[in-house]
Amino acid sequence: MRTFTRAVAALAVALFAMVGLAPAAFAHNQLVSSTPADKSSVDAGPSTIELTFDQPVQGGTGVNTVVVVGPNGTDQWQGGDASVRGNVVTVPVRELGPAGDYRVGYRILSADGHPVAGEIKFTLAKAGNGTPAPPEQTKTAGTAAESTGDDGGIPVWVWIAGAVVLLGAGVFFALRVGGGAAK
Ligand SMILES: [Cu+2]
Repeated sequence: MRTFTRAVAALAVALFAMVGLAPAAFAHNQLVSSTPADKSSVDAGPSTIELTFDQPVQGGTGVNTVVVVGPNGTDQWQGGDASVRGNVVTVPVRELGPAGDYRVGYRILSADGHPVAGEIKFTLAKAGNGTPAPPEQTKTAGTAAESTGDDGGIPVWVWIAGAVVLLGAGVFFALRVGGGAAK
């Protein structure tokens, strides 16, 4: 009977993990479009970047962060703090420098109160004359690192797969331990 109890406990934990995580991910703000568009190529650097979501973003000082990282992976090119107007988050951009891929990492506060992080990228086809943001204006790019956007994010199915693996391990362990104790 102990074995059965443990198996049920493992099942319950796994189910809660699945039910708790999956719907939350769908209720969050989702990025619907951006200027420049994700994976687009531009000849001249944009003066601002606009991220448009499917529902309003919560405003407030320091609540939303947008970081623009240049082709070398370290220099930052945002020209100031992000601002919110309804569904749209806007960040000013410095005059860009080297040609190449620029990544825009964002971390915004969803309408439902959860933070949402993601990333878009665009390619600067022709080098500009700009210089990157000085160190005192750079931001911790936790945004880009923990991205949940199209590229490099952790999709919901991974969480579900993880829960299923945990469930399997839990049942296996419970059976092993239960069986051993019974002898
Ligand atoms: Cu949420």
